Amino acid sequence: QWRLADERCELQEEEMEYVRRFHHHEPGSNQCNSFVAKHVRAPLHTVWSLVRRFDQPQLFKPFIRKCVMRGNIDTGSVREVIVQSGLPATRSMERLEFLDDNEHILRVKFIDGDHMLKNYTSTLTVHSEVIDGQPGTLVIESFVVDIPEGNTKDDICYFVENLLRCNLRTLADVTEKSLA
Ligand code: A9S
Repeated sequence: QWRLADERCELQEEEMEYVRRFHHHEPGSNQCNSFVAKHVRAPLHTVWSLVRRFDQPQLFKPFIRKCVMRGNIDTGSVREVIVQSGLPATRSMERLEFLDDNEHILRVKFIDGDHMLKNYTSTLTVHSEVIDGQPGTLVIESFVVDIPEGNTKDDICYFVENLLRCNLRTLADVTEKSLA
């Protein structure tokens, strides 16, 4: 039931194994689940060092204006994200469900906010790869979210997939540039 969001990023069979292994969000009947993937031309440790900063998502998320998080980064940490104007939301409260520095897994749940993404949970994993003989990183981000009243599954899927694609493109820009 997987739909590869980023058609420009064909995953090989062994890469789809990562999706099956790490990204098994069992969607409810009124939910949408999908994923985006991105090949980044930077080493895994560079990419992961940015992704794991739950307190500073704005490091690679272009829509975020400000983020406030108290205390250390730990399971259960909650951040408040203030987003740029012009979006169908102003803020989001997000909880760190799981952060694994060995398996490189980050799971976040949106617990409040004035946005329309109810029961949104995302899982992001990073995997080492070689791109044109250079160290690279495959980033896979999957999500599950309620389908809001008045929207279709495709509406909400494309909305979230496009946001995630922007985030992963910025992640690639920032980490690839840091090596230049
Ligand atoms: O930030 C993420 O990892 C993913 C998403 C889908 C974030 C979406 C967003 O921050 C907006 C960009 C503001 C769009 C939230 C929480 C709600 C939106 O409507």
